[in-house]
Parts: sequence; structure tokens; C-alpha cells
Amino acid sequence: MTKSALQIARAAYKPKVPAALKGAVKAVDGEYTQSVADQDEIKRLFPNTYGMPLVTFEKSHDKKAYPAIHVGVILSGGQAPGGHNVIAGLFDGLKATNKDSRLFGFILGPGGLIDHKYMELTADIIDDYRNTGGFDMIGSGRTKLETKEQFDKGLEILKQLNISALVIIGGDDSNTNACVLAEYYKAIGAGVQVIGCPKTIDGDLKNEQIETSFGFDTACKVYSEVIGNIQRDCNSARKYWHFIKLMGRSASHIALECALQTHPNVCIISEEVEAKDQTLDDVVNAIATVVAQRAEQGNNFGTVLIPEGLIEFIPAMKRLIAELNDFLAKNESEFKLIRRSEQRNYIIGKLTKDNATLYASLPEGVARQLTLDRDPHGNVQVSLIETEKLLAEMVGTRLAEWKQEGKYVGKFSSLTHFFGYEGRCAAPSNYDADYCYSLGYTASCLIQEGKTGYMASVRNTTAPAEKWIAGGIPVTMMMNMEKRHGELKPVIQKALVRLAGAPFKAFAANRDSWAIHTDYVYPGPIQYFGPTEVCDEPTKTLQLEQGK
Ligand code: FBP
Repeated sequence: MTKSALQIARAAYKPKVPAALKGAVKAVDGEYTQSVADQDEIKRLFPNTYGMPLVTFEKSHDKKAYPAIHVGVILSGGQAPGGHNVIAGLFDGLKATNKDSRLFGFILGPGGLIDHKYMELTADIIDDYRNTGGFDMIGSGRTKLETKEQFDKGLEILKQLNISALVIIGGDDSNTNACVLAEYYKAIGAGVQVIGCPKTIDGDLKNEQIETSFGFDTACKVYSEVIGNIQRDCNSARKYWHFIKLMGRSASHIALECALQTHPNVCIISEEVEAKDQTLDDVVNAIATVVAQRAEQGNNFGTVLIPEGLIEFIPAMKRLIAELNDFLAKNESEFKLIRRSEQRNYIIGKLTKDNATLYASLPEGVARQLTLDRDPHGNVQVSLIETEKLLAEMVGTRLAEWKQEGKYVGKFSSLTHFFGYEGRCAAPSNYDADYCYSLGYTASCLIQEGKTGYMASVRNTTAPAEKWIAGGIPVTMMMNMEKRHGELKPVIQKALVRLAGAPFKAFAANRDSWAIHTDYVYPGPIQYFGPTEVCDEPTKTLQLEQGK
């Protein structure tokens, strides 16, 4: 494998860890916990793993002897920078307590456990992937581990490999499923502990105990670097409006963090659009107003950040999509017989009044996308809708109308971008390299202490790493009951952007000024060598949330 000069230099980086994890460690049990909501129901569903205490790891003066164990690890869902360091931390933690312990990686996500596809992760392999981005050491996948048959099939291979603990590195859904698995294995006395680790660039797996999901830091820094570059280009040529969509399936944390880092002229926050019951037209008008105001000052350029999940947060779009899903599911064969050129009018004729008006107002491409791309459940794949193009086109149309009415005097040329995959496998920032390694090491400590149904947690991460606090949180503590596919299920509460939270407030306090005055910030690339304020700075979101 040919390596870049930076990769070679980075391989030697020793992640910073909390002081408590250097040397012998002891677990200190804290308060007993309860779920964030629906306590009786969650307790009933998780009789063996509900209510367990918080755990914190502290330095110990006695070096306990731990037996050699076999542990399995799974990477689940979308890639996020730092996953390899979670595995490296886990490996080092296991070896530190007993050099004969062994680690096995299941290939291509949870599917590897069910299909019995695995590889042993030896020191050579681990060393090759330290501080690297991506999940390619063992691959990842989106198979959901949720049925008893899957759990039993998985147990066969765990028993065969003598594995007594499984670490699942994933987002809210994967960690929910990890907890269901922990409960099941405990209930049947399988002798397999299950520990989760918080991963997702989307940043929506967080709460009082889990400060952030890993990968959010690096991904936002990569996107902010490129947004900064675009803004500098934009401010140099002064002739384009750039519409930039940012990944984040549901929550707008990535868009918000990038806005805080780069000060764009406009940033849409889906949660605000929903809270204010805004229509697509309201969003278009808001952007067009900023374009018109800047044009009055002779500035026919700017940047607009758009969160990937926007469409699903616009109440009227949600209603339209629901009716389309329903209608097309029932009338698929009839729809297929309609000539392509007549499909749009056919749909307009079938929808209820408000939905028909909205559908008729959509640009041709998007209207078509809404009737075509459906997932296996028959739903529109909203993430495939090119919101950046939709908004650019609709803003252009609105400005043309305003020009006719004499309300707009400028020139409008737009360019569109989508940043997602560019950041998901980037080499982890120091923050993610350190945080991930510490999470993995903490997971090994939870295993050694016999815990199951816990998520590894590392807190106080805006302080120097020495002062970080490592521990474990019972996963049931983060759960509530939510409707999924029409059924009430226990799930980890997803953390959306809080409009009352400090990051949104900081953005809201500045956005009017950023809209009109060109106050772009150019964060530049992630740095690994240099002063700590350049190399180790956590996200603005985290700093604001922690009052820094
Ligand atoms: P996870 O929540 O599984 O970490 O994935 C998040 C994400 O990167 C979203 O931001 C994005 O919408 C989605 O994955 C893309 O999915 P895919 O990798 O299947 O294209």
C-alpha cells in the first residue's frame, strides 16, 4: 500500500487520552439512571439492562489481573472520521490488561456478524490504520441487527470464536439495536456483553452524557475549509451565488457548525423552518431577499448553506410527499401507463388542492424526482432530491419576477454544490483522533468491568485531553418511545438543533449582519502540526454548548 508523506508522519501520532486512562483503571459507579421519557415502558422492555448506574473511570493504584478475553467489533452505518482509532484504542486497552486478549472485526457491518464474516485484528493490521480516516479496515454496512433470528445467528459465531464481548460503533439506531442485543444476550444468559460507541458525522447522537458523536468535528472542518475556499473565490470574482448543500440526513448540526465557522450570507436551519411552519416559498423569499439586498450594494455574489434534510422539515412538503407516496402506491400501474410528458399534469389533477398547487410550483426536475426515486418501502428518497438546485432555480425565478416589478436590480448567476462524501472519510482531526482513541479505550475498560448495555462516554472535551472524563452510560438512559413505521418502539432520542441552544442563538444573533456585510471566515485545512489553538480546537457547537 503506497502511503502519502502525511499518512506516514501521522501514523506516529500518539492520541492524547484522559489522565485516568493512563495506567491501571478502576470503575466508580455513580447514580442509578432512568430513561429520558416513558420510564415504565422502557423498564418493561429492558428488564435486565434498565436503571443501571453511570460509570466513571478513575486512576487506580492496584494493578488488577484480568483474564485474556476475545472481543468482537462492528462498524455500523455511514463512515465517520476516527473509526479506526476507536478500534485501535479498544485493541490497546485490551492488550494493556492482558496481552493474550484478542480482537476480531466483523466484515462490512452488522451483516458480518449474521453471515459469520470476520477477521482477526492483529497488531500489524491495527498499526497500519492508526489515525487514518475511513472504515476500510473492516468495512461498514447498514444491515439492521433487530430480529431474534439475527441475534441467535450472531451468537453462533461469537460462541465459535469464544467472544465474550461485542463493541458496536454506530449512530442512534445502531446503538438502540446494540442495547436490544445486550438485553437479549443477558436475558438468555449468552455470556456476551455488548458495548456501544457514538458515531455519526451528523452530530445528532448527543445528550447530557454524550457530548458529541465522533466524526462531526472532522467532517465539519473539511466542509468549512471548502466553503471558506468557495467564499474566497466568490469574493474575488464577485459574480456567483453558491448554493451549498451539506450532509446530515435529518438534523442541521453540520450546516449550523459550518455557518459558525465560515459566516456565509445565508444558512437555512431545518428545525427553524419547521418550528416557524415555513413554506418552501417562505424559504425561497428569504434567500431572494438577501440576494436583492446585496444587489442594491452592488454585491451580486454570496453563499447559501442548505442542510440535506431540509425538505422533510418543510411541513407543506411533508404533506405533499405523504400524499404522493400514498397515491403512487395505490395507482402505480395506472401512473406507469401515462406518457412522460403528461405525468406532471396527471399528478396535479389527482392531488388535493394545496398539494396540487405546491407540486405545480416545483421545477420540472424536482417534480419528476418526487414521482420516481422510491425506496423499498415505496417512499420518496428525499436525500436524493437536489435541494440546492431546487432552491437556486426557485430563487432565480423569484428574482426574475421581482425584476419585472422593479423590486430587484441585480444580476443573478448561481452554482450548486453538495458536500458529504468528501468529508466522511477524511483523516481525523486531532480532536477526533484523540476522542475516538479514548472512546475505544474506554469501551475496553467497560468490558473488563463486566458491563453490558452501556455506551462508552468521554466528556469535558473542550478542556485539554488530560482532563477528559471517561466512563459509561446505560443506553436505556437515552431512550424514549417513538413511532417507527407505524409502531411504537424504544429508541435513543435523536438530538436535533435546539433553537434555544447556544449554537443556534449565536448564529441567529449574527446572521443578519453576515447576510449583508461580507464577513467570510476562511478556516483553511485541518492542521496537525503547530500550536494547540490551531490543531486541537473543538467545534464551535461544542464550545458554545459548554459556555466556552
Ligand atoms: P450515519 O448516521 O449512519 O452515520 O450516516 C450519516 C450519513 O452520512 C448522512 O449524513 C447521510 O444522509 C447518509 O449517511 C448517507 O447514507 P449512505 O452512506 O448510505 O449514502
